[in-house]
Amino acid sequence: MTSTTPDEGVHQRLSAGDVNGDGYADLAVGVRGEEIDGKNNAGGVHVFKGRASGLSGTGSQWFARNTPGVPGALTADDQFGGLVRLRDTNGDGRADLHVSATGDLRLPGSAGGITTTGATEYDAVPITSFLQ
Ligand SMILES: [Ca+2]
Ligand SMILES: [Ca+2]
Repeated sequence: MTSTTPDEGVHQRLSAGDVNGDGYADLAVGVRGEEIDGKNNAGGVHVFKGRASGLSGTGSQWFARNTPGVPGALTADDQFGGLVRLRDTNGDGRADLHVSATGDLRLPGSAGGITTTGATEYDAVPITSFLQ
């Protein structure tokens, strides 16, 4: 598949992975068009937790540029969450949340879910490489 823009398919804004290592797949959903504090298309990402009974809103998480610990400033048209991928890229057995925005970010998975502790912006491995 070739992709020229980050908004060609909803599948790019949904990704499943086990972020807390409990054996149940969790789901990240990017909402790049979300208006936050009057900033149009600032965007954000929901993370829903999987359980034996299925996905649940209980304990769900929300991340945006104004979430404490998330690098970068809240700006209009950042489209945070235009692409999301849950992939374990630091090898600890928990899926990490990769989010595209003006710069790509990685928020690590942990026993408590996705955390901003150790959040990094990176350019070396563009998120688009996870779409193959
Ligand atoms: Ca899980
Ligand atoms: Ca990990």
